[in-house]
Amino acid sequence: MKIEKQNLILDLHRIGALKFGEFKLKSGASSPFYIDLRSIISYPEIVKNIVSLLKSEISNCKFDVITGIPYTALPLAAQLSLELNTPLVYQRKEVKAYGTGKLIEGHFKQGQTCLIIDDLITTGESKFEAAEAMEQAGLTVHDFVCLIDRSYNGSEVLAKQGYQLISIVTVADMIEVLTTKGLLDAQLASKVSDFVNQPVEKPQLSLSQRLRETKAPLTRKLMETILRKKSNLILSLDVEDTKTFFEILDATGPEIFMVKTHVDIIKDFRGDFVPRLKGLAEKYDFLIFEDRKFADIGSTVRKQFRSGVHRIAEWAEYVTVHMIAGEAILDGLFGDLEVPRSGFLLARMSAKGNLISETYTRQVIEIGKSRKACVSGYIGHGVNAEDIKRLRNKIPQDQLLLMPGVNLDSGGDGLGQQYLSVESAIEGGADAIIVGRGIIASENPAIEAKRYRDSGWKAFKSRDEQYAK
Ligand code: S5P
Repeated sequence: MKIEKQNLILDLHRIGALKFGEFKLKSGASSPFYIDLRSIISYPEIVKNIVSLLKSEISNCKFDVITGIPYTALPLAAQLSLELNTPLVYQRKEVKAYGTGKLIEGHFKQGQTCLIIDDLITTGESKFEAAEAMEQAGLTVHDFVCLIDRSYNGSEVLAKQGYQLISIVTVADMIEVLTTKGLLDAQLASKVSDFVNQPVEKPQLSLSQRLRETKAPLTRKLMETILRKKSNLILSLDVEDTKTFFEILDATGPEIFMVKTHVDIIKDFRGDFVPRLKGLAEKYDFLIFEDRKFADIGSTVRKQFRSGVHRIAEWAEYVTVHMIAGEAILDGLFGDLEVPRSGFLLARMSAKGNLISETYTRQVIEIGKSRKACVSGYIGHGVNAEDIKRLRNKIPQDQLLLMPGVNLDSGGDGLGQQYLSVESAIEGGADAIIVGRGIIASENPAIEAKRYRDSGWKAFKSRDEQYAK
């Protein structure tokens, strides 16, 4: 190891930026070490060393501008920019409500390449958010440089999405230098090494194992119905008249564990619609999910949910919710209700060009995680199984991931819908597939529903068997 790297490790240890012992992490887990590089800016000699290390490590990278992820890496990127005479840009933490409203500050040309610097890599997730912001502004990202790699497989995670990770030092380097100098004892060193060599992904569990860990009654009910019915197919029954609606539902009822409605599409909705729907749900043992996609302020959604022509809260146990208006929407919808009801939050959408960002997705899941009593899970999508896995890893095991935009025969509908295969959806970690036109626009919905049910269940069973091991 280069002497400059050894010095960096010793310096960081000396100023208390690397600590060993027992620390509680944000996630609640405990860690045998703690890294906090925020104070390095107060040590110009250390910054100089870092900048010279960065300079030599990136000598093979090609880029037109440099950025650092705020706050810790931004001053480092600024120093490097001076050193290399390469322009600096940076991402605002919040978009200004006035002025230009720009997310990226600095001048650059569309299509230029941006090198991203950060202090640490743990899972890689915040790197995707940074890359996405740069890419949305028209820059191209190939390389990330991190001062310390404390991840299990960060470079692999980034490589799967086409990015290269260069790290200056790893946790193994730190252990080596500090134990050699007698600054870390062997027992603690082996604890640290075991800790970083554990996959960040929680061990995946089978659905029955997850059911045991799930407390929310309506989420349990979903899991129990999937297991009892041996189906993870949700029929999206977007038809416009009652006759077709009930014909298809009667024919496909045996194959599905849940029906998803858009009740406002039905043009001849009458008082007997709900009793008939409930009757079939009971006959065929499936659940009812209204895809209302509530998105307004709490007081308005409360009325939309409980009142109006459809009185959704009376018959739909599950509904979809957009979090754009903030967490209070959940109180508006589910607070003070006499009957238990639960929501699925839109974490990602299948529609081409939708405006959901990586950051938004993370924030939606953070809210959903803290509201498990009324949030059974999320609606998500992805470009492929790997991309869906990244999403699934953010979702707790006692919540579900439902996936629309699934079709066995088509890639899209000409109106922005993007389809995935059943296998990619399930392999990526979807717990259920939502299928509409693949079934309802076919000549024989009953046969198609069986085909989707069988392929969904086969993929699900083989994933579950792997997880249960
Ligand atoms: O991102 C989404 C979220 C949803 S809920 N993309 C979607 O397609 N949906 C819904 O799933 C959509 O409103 C429709 O009811 C169903 C997909 O229908 P299909 O005919 O394309 O399978």
